[in-house]
Amino acid sequence: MTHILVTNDDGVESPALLALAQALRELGTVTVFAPNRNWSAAGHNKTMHKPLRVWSVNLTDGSEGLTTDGAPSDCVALAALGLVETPVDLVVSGINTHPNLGVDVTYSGTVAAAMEAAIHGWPGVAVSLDDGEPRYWQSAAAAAIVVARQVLSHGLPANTLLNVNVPNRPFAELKGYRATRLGHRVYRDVLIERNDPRGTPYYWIGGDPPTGIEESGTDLAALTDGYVSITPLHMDMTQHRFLDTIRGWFSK
Ligand SMILES: [Mn+2]
Repeated sequence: MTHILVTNDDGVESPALLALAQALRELGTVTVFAPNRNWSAAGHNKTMHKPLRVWSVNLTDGSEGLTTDGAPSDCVALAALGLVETPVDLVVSGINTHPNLGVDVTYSGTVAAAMEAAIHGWPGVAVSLDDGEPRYWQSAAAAAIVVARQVLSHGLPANTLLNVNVPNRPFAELKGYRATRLGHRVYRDVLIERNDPRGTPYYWIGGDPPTGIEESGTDLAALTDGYVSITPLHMDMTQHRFLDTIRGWFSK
């Protein structure tokens, strides 16, 4: 029986997590293990300086899950280290409530959970839905099934994960699936300074949501064109083309 671990970074109460878990039950047994709070943009964590608590929870459809005060990547690590019944055939993280495009993947707790899966030798898939109203969770859940089926039948190479972004529209209106590379995200962050009640300044990183450059072949372009974007990511972040250059800097 196929066993799928489902987690997210928006917290165990996210309706998008439930939609994903319910959809993936079509493929096998699903274990939900997700953080008890929102860890969006918390990146890849390993909690080392405090204990991690784990509780049983009931999702809103009555099914059982696990939650923790740790990060999304902690959920996967705890599972891999024996907290859930193994083997786990696939880890699916999401559905994130915003897209994870371009360099977003380095901030994303959703993607970090799939990275943690790759570290433990498990195939990992991160799934995010584009912004917009109303929310088409079912489209992302249905796309997740399509991607999960392929990963379960073909596997993934070592240290590799898939980053999936789904347009926010009815499933019938998705144009198809595109294999993509990471595009170029444009952040519009601004520094906001305010004063607390005692007159001491504090800061927010605020501003408008990011945009991006919709270059052909990228995740950003696929999403804008109405396609489900699937980007293979590798845990080896070495800049191979630059290796020879820095070898020249340090000749001895
Ligand atoms: Mn999130």
